[in-house]
Amino acid sequence: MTEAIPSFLVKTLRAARSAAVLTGAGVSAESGLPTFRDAMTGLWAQRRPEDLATAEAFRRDPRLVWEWYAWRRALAAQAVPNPAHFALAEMARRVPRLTLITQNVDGLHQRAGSWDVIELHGSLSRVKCFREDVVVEGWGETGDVPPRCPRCGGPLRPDVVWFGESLPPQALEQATEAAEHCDVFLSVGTLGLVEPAASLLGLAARRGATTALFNLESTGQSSLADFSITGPAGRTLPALLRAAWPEDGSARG
Ligand code: BJW
Repeated sequence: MTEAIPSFLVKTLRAARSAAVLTGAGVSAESGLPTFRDAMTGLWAQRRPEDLATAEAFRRDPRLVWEWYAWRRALAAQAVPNPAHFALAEMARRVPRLTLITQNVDGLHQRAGSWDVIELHGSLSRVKCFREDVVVEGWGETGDVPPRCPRCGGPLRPDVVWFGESLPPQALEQATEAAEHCDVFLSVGTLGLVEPAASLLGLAARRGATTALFNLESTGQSSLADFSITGPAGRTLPALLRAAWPEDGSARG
């Protein structure tokens, strides 16, 4: 089925010198990775976020939090990028300056061929010492869960950003700069609830960018954007790419 992509968006993207794209869990849903807030299948359908994605939760029950992330790390390792990830990697080859900003920690954009991805919420592929806040390369197999820091013996945690923690300053700065100076801003597969990532769309809009949401359904941010394209990102993003660069056969994802 051909998705209806507004022609103004197509023309603006094709002519853009600079674009920024913010992705969320929905972009990886078609790779089989659960989103967070789906009432039935989401990662938080059974538990509250504050039981799993805060430093307090880790202090209270480090084994539970470590094992939840170990399970997600295994899921991400088995997953493969889907047509939405590939479409964004292709788009970056056509727009002179495209900044890909993700809230995801699964590494699927990089595996689809995107480079210089700004990871606002960290990465499942790294761990850091909970005590010293330093990324470590690995750990000895002592059987501890969570494993221990090889330097100080403190518990290891995933290098992701939990609620109440600051985002990596350089990543946030680069994302903000990209939102402020882009011609087009696309928000893909995110509910747009979690700050400060959620504010990037409004920032881009205020600075005069053309803005579009790609989501399965309308969200609280739909009214902020110039366009709201409803449908699975694995269909709608390849459709946008085909519409903007129809002459290019390799854009036919
Ligand atoms: C599809 C699809 C398909 C499905 N195709 N679409 C200002 C006001 C109020 C509160 C705050 C504020 N500033 C800061 C805060 C506090 C807090 C916050 O935002 N709270 C809100 C809940 C209100 N923010 C923070 O604490 C941040 N830190 C910070 O700001 O530091 C300074 C500070 C601290 C304290 C106070 C004030 C300032 C840190 C936020 C860290 C978020 N971390 C997590 C976990 C990361 C690690 C992990 O992965 O476990 O990040 S929480 C979780 O939410 C994860 C996600 O990246 C993030 C966003 O979720 P996302 O991607 O939007 O997923 P879903 O599931 O919600 O939505 C999926 C969407 O996809 C849906 O819409 C579907 O329809 C759609 N979809 N399939 C297209 N096929």
